[in-house]
Amino acid sequence: MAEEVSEARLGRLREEFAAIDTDGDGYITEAEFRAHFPGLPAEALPALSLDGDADGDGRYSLEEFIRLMP
Ligand SMILES: [Ca+2]
Ligand SMILES: [Ca+2]
Repeated sequence: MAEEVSEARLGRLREEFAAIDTDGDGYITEAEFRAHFPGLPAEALPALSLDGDADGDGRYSLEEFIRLMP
């Protein structure tokens, strides 16, 4: 079975996710995302939401986050 995400990469993404998820509820909201990336242009966020929010609940789960990150 092919491994889509390596253990090392998964570990890094988990840490990154935890750093952005400041209230620790297991989801990254747009506000948390914006707070973590203050330099991100506003127009980038709708595109990110479209691409990354697979289930359309308006926030990123770890699974969605992992898929989103290059
Ligand atoms: Ca959160
Ligand atoms: Ca979602």
